[in-house]
Amino acid sequence: MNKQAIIHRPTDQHAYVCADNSVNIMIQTQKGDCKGIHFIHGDPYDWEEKKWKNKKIAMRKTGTDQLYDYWQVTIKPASHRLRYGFKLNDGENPLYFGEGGFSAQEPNDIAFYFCIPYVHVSDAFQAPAWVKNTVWYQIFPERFANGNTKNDPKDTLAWGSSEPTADNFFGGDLQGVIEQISYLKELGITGLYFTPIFKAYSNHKYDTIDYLEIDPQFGDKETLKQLIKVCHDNGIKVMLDAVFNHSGFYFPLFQDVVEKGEKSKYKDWFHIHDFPLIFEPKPNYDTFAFTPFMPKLNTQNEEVRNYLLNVGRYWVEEFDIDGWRLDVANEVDHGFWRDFHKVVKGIKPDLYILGEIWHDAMPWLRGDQFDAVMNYPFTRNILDLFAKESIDRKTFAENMTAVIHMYPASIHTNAFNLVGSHDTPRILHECSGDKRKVQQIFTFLLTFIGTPCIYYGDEIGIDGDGDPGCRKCMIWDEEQQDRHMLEHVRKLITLRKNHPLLANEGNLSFLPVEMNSHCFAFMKEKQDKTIIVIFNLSDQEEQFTLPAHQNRQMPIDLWTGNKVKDKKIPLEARGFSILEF
Ligand code: ARE
Ligand code: CA
Repeated sequence: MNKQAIIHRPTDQHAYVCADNSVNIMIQTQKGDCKGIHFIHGDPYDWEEKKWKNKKIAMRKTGTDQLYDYWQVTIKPASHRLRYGFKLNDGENPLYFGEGGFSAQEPNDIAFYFCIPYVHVSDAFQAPAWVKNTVWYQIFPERFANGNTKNDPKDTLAWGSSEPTADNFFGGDLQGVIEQISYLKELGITGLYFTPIFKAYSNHKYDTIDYLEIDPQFGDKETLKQLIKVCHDNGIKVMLDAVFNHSGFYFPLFQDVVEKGEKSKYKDWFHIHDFPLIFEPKPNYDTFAFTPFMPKLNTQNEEVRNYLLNVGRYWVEEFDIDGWRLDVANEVDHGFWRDFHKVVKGIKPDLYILGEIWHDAMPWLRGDQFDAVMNYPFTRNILDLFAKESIDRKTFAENMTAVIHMYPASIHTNAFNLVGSHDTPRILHECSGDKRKVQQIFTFLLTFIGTPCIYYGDEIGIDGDGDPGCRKCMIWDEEQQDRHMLEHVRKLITLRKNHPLLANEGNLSFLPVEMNSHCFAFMKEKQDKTIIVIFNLSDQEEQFTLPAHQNRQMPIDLWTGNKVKDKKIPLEARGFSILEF
């Protein structure tokens, strides 16, 4: 047994309290190294004749990635206290593993074992209950719909008349969204994520000038109030984008520093290395990336923290928004985010806090900062398999296993799963125009665990390369829309709502890729119900033979509604099948 590859600490995704007072324990062993593990557990104070009383139960292998096997067990200690350890079996000699290291014999010294001193349900991570049932839609307001030409900025171009650039404008606004709520409602959307809408210089508004004003090109506070009301009346939640890592160049307090230099009373609102300020070739102050137009805010400064906390509070208290997406969240200090969490959840306990972090975000997901992060590891893996075909099905399953073992299970049901955003090329572009691949990507996105987000226009086949190419105007002329794709997405969202196993219920497993050389399938099981979703990743028709399962009748094909009569499931080239048993 390779001891060096055994990973467990009594914290984070390896040991966590669940909402029902149970405790979930996970341990990782080198892939293929371990035949089985028994979980040794008991109350730390439960002794009999100087021997610690404990029980042993077998752990479940819940997945394998490129390096590790993952083993898990969930238990509910009656006394709310837990001592535990592991008995690993490599087929020859048992190996005992605890906080004290390794032992060939079962130790009796209690210090050897790990400890969860007391199980408090208040330590369980719980995102707002509504999030796991949400289907999100991301809107880049400048490009979604122009509902009021009076607020169009100077030099606004005719809608969709040319390629988007970093600097041009087409006049999209909040009124346009209000007018398209029925489109969103029919699609089945229940959450809108808006990229920034506060006063800023650019068309993307990530360079804030005034955190407490709506950008005049998008409308005013009254229009935002109307938009939020019409969303809430239609069962749609509203999430805004908070850009607290940096301000815009024309943020008045930064302009004060530009003007007065060291004499400015706001010089400590930013991270300025020395004076006078230099902007080119590289700014002598911290910025987002190396963009001089985005000076980094100094959230270690009490005045800055209070100012930003007030912004966070204001839009929740005055406009009843339902969520904050936090821009460049991993570059702002944890202390600020803990304060932010307290302030906004203090006003609205079921507010959703979503961090934009493209990597492992466990330090932000312990319940005191964010509810979720944008799940870009999910995005990358999906595009690598379904769009770019740059990884094989086994690697995809292993990578996805790593993604879903990265955090406690309760975090995955609220993960913000996306296949594209305003920062990435469009999925049709990534699929080199193959709409069958796009359909498979939407099928996976909308039948997997987490909360799916559709980037505006992907559902009607808008194409485009990376920023700014991915920010074309929405297409409202139905003749120009890919109506087949729209119907595909709408139908998937309806299926997801009517079949909880296609969302966040049931136990997930990936079917062995050996079952068919061109298909990938995953399964969700809960008591007597099972769903299997199958993808044919080849350009030829394929037959997928269903796994034998003693007490399962023949399934219903949820896509066609027909009863399946034969275990050999026919799949079109680049097709899919969604079966319910
Ligand atoms: C502009 C140009 C870009 C150019 C960039 C260079 O348009 O083509 O590459 O300048 O600085 C906003 C605008 C962008 C603008 C940018 C800078 O929307 O159009 O880009 O400001 O002026 C990283 C960060 C992540 C960030 C992305 C873009 O971690 O937080 O980069 N995303 C947010 C927003 C953006 C926004 C900003 C931040 C700034 O969503 O829209 O950009 O407020 C890997 C890395 C990630 C990296 C990712 C993408 O995965 O691991 O960390 O994200 O690539 O680059
Ligand atoms: Ca307008």
